[in-house]
Amino acid sequence: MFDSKKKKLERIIDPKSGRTLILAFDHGVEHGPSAYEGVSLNPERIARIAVKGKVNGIVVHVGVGRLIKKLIGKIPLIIKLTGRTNLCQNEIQEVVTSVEEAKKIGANAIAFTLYVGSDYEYRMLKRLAEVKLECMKYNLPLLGFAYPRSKKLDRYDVDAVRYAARVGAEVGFDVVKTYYTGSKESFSKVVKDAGFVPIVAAGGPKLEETEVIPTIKNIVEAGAAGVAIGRNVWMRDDDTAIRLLLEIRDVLRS
Ligand code: FBP
Repeated sequence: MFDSKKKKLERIIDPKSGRTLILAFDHGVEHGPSAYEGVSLNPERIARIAVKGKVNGIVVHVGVGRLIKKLIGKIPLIIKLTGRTNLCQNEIQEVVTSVEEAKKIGANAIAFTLYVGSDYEYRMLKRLAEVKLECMKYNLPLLGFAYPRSKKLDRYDVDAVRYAARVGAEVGFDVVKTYYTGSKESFSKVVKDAGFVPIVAAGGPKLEETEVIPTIKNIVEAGAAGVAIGRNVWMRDDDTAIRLLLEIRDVLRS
């Protein structure tokens, strides 16, 4: 008997609280190792942090997913289907893993990046149509990273983020992850516009440690379902990373 999509989604988003804490670790592809000099990008380290930090899901590319599947036990594995390196000039994420492959290695959900406003937006939308069908076939929830990439607007501009999140919700992502816009007031506009699906904020570039929890509180108070956070966690030493995850978890449960 296969689990329904609803059941899989409930493993990631607690049905009682409607909240989620996801660890994001696709940065080796997105930004490359030299962006993280001195930080261990060892997948096994990240798996340990995820387990001890009691996250509700971990987003990785398939090569990492294969390696950590056993190590993360019951934590839902979310396989990132799309990728683009920082060395590429074009603002497009192409599909690098099939839904079938993700399913075979035990994915509980799929992640897909859509750059709204990019010159290549139409290609990503077309790929999305295919991926959505495959996700339906395997009952896999689809988590969309809906990020603005417009020449006209700054990527953290509130209206740009509102537009990207709204597009993500309308085109059929089960959960929309987008950039945090920097304040409770502005992010609540994003949630208002797109919040007919759960909205999850990205953690963004590394903050001062003291800024992390107040930021999470603002995200939650804006009405978001939670965070999919990476750099602000695993760019710190292991103990701090785990402690921060547990603190974030407490904020999300309160
Ligand atoms: P962070 O919490 O580190 O921002 O991670 C979230 C994330 O979406 C990653 O999954 C992704 O690699 C990164 O942000 C993309 O950031 P950007 O679009 O700023 O390069």
